[in-house]
Amino acid sequence: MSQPRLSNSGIQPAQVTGRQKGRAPIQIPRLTLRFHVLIIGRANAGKTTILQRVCNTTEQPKIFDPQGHEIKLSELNPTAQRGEHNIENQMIFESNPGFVFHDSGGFEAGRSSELDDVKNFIKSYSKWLKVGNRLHVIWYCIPINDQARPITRAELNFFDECGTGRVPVLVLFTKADQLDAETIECLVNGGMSIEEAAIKAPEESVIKFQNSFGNQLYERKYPPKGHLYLRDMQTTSSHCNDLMEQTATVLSANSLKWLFFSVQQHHLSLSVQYAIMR
Ligand SMILES: Nc1nc2c(ncn2[C@@H]2O[C@H](COP(=O)(O)OP(=O)(O)OP(=O)(O)O)[C@@H](O)[C@H]2O)c(=O)[nH]1
Ligand SMILES: [Mg+2]
Repeated sequence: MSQPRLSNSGIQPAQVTGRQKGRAPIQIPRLTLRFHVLIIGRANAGKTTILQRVCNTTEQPKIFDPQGHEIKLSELNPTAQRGEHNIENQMIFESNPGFVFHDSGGFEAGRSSELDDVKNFIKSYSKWLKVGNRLHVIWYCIPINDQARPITRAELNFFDECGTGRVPVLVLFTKADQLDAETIECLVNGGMSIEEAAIKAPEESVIKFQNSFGNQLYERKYPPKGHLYLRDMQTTSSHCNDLMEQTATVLSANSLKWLFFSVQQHHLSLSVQYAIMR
């Protein structure tokens, strides 16, 4: 596996010259501080949408290979692996280039090679001496709207087999809004008025899911450091303050909390600052 070349120090080659004949050199943004996030999750789990909310944009990310060369998705062979789902590649949103995201996709097929790719990636990043160049957090997305497979065997395997060392894993249960209709129906059948049921449903859905499925993640060999539920993230007015706050909380060192605080440009709420200062 090749080492990631993009570094926080800004001394790694960032400029592409003459690689794509006839085109202007494409340059990855040079920054002194970068916060690295690995996002994992099944197809359609809502991963890209979350990253857009974090970076406060509706744009698609730019994708760079490990050497810092931009990958144009339109130029990829349709049968090749999609650029944003190659864990080695780096996704950057122009609205907040301090975040570097790696998207591994999910463990759809449940093959051990999928898990090995993630393990190798985490290992390769842990070799960096500079804290700022390492992988800082893993956001593991699990959509909770799929009744047939609330948590898959492949996902449980991750928490059984993938020790991530110093890198904290935060579970993001996504699309919680899609449980509302069923929960409202249950509550109304139990004698509640429809108005009250609509108010109670978001909290009820989460409690029920957590008790039935979510808690089991904490019984695995490598449990997550925390979890949160996200809803309505496809709405551009939705915020992800909880995600920012919880991420700051699970970062172990104060230096990492400050790095996170420094790169994020769109969530300077008091609650985040409070989480960082604690
Ligand atoms: N109801 C609901 N829909 C959501 C939410 N978040 C994302 N979606 C929708 O789910 C679909 C998939 O979202 P993406 O962000 O593209 O999911 P992804 O995990 O990046 O998908 P792939 O990259 O194809 O694996 C889109 O139609 C989103 O609008 C949510 O919180 N609630
Ligand atoms: Mg995506």
